[in-house]
Amino acid sequence: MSQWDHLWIHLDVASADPEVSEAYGLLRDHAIAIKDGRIAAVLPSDQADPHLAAQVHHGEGRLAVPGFTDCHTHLVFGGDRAWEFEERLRGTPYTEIAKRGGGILSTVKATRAASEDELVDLALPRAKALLAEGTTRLEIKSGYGLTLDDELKSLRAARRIGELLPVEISTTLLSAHAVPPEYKGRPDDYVAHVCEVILPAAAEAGLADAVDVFTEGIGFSLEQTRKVFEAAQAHGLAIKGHTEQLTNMGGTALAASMGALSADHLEYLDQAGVDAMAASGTVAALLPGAFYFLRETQKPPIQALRDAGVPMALATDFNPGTSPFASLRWMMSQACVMFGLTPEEAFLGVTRHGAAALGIADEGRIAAGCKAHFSLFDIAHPNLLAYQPGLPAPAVRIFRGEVVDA
Ligand code: DI6
Ligand code: FE
Repeated sequence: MSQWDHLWIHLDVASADPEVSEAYGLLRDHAIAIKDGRIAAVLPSDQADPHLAAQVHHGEGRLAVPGFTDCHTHLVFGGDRAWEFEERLRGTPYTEIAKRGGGILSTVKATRAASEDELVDLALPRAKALLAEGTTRLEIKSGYGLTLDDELKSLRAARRIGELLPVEISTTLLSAHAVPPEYKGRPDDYVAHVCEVILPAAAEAGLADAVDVFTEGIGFSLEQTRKVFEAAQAHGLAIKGHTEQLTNMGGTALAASMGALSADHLEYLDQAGVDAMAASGTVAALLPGAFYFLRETQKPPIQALRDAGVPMALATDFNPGTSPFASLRWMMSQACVMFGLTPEEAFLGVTRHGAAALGIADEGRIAAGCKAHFSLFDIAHPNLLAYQPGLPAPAVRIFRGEVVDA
């Protein structure tokens, strides 16, 4: 029996491994050995004995890149919001549309009307577009159902994406996304329903890996947020937050103080919030697609996050209202041009730091012990990934150690 199932030789490897001192964790002319879907070794090509492997593949000098993690999406929903887009372009603010019962609630209507199968059919092409770029883990949130049945339906649809496509799925319960029409004017009653009914059922069914809250004037207060987070933790679920997206409410500091995996958006984050994140090790998930699509002008405090050593992840936030963009590569470009990330920070944002935002320690790097999720690109240097979104697509995609059919 062979020691390795596969051996890829003559690759340049952008490992994203912090143990490698080069930028991007770059290793020239290396080999990747795979056993049982995991990386067994990363070593110089001339030290990799091909006789130890059942199958040897010539890498042709291509660049191996860790499978990307898109750590924040709302991929499962019905309908679209193209008319709302037109209305916003004519000058109506996003918050105004939300207060009128449009926005998130119009997608809630369409999502409730869709069956689980229909939601899967709608989500599949979105997921395929993301996977074609080399993404191997997607986080998918509920939050457009807002009833017990519709939230569980959405989470089941999310999990099914992982059975139908070569991708790992993390699911997040975001029932505290908006107050549904049946609870209009009674947000505390809705929060109690989330904490006492929806969240326990999702946890019981194993349908949620984490719980998220939209802490915002048009979302939920700090006190309501705390209640949902406490219920999540009582059920053993990780927490993460939509915080400081449109105003500074202190949601980030609250989430960080409770040990959140990530706080996401962060345009209005202040220094106290940055310090709280640094103290707790909470990842900052930046979502430039929503910043761009809402014509936001307040940028997240990148230099303060950098100075404090807060890891920065980058995600699409794919959703019909504020970020209808199924491309992480494009988010990398936007984060560099609009937020001032370096191309290397953008790369780490969709690899190691993206995985960290989901509490996943054995993905997002090309290193021994990690899952064998990586792509091979015909590019000379990883800085091209952020520079030229879209092209080239990966020449080869490897998921759980095996080549994915194009
Ligand atoms: N912030 C966002 O940008 C998305 N959710 C959230 O809490 C928007 C969701 C939508 O408009 O449908
Ligand atoms: Fe979001």
